[in-house]
Amino acid sequence: MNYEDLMKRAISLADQYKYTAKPNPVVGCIIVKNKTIISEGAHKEFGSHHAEVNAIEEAKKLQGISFVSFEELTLICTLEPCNHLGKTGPCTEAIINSGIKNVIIGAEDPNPLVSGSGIKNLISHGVAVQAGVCAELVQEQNKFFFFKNTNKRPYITIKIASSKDGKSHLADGDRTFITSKESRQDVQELRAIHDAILTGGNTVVNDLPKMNARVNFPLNQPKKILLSNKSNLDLSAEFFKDCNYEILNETGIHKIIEKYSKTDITSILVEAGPKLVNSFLDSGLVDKVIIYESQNNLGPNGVNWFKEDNTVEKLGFKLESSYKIETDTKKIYIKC
Ligand code: AOF
Ligand code: ZN
Repeated sequence: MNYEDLMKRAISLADQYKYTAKPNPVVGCIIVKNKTIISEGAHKEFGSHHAEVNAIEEAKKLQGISFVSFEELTLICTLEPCNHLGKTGPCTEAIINSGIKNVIIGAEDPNPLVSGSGIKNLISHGVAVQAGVCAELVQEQNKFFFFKNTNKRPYITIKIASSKDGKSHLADGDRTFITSKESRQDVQELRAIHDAILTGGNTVVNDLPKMNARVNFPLNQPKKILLSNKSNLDLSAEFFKDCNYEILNETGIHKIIEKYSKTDITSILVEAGPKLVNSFLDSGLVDKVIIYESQNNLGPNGVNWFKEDNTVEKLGFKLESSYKIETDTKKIYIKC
């Protein structure tokens, strides 16, 4: 295998942990001797050891069996090794201390605490570094993490369920499900990949959502953000049961996003009613709109989702992809 193939293998290795490592990036690492794999590691869980450290620890078990000295080995990692003391020690230090003299890197870490300093530190300690191998794949794999560090704010997606005629619910009726069970299951996976879910007080009061990701795999559950100044919230409702929530009495969208830009949250899924959804759209901070559209119309008594001619295209979004989920259509729009 050449370094590109090994990097692709490290990327696949990392991918398994996309639900548990978040909001951290997923990272994979492979240690080779003459391009034969000695050990592998990944960043498996938020707060736990980094990929490089896991791979080095595995390799140590094979010293004297598969190789003699770490100087014979090359370390391949998808992301630039960190150079800061975070929840774990710097990976650069672990690499330098191991004696490894060759490192191949996928993408530079955009985190301002790292961003090139990891590479510099390795080089200054006599380690040969080659960076940029399959960098675009690594950036794509960690889209939210790169977005956040480049744009200094989380990636924002709005998700809505809509009738065929673009309505949210009946103005005077009870709230019923618009879309199919399969679409609603798809939403669970959408929640699972996000770091936070944001909603409004009316949605919590009217729809009684749990707003967690109900999936059959382990994950770091998204944080729930509730924007509400209601004094009569029923704190025994499902939404509040797991304590993974924050209530904000703030209506300025820019201020809210600024607050989360300072945290490690890299992505926010907005699941709310038309009022809050339109406030987000007005803010200009929305990157993606996902519409689960049913085949049925709600008619003139239905409440429109969007202001301008009730179309999201008029608000500066274009259709990126569209596919069927049972009887519904999932439409993904991105900012033009
Ligand atoms: C690496 N290897 O496997 C990962 C890295 O809070 P911490 O200590 O877990 O540090 C998180 C930051 O470290 C994260 O924002 C990113 O910059 C980098 N992630 N770096 O060398 C890894 N997961
Ligand atoms: Zn690290």
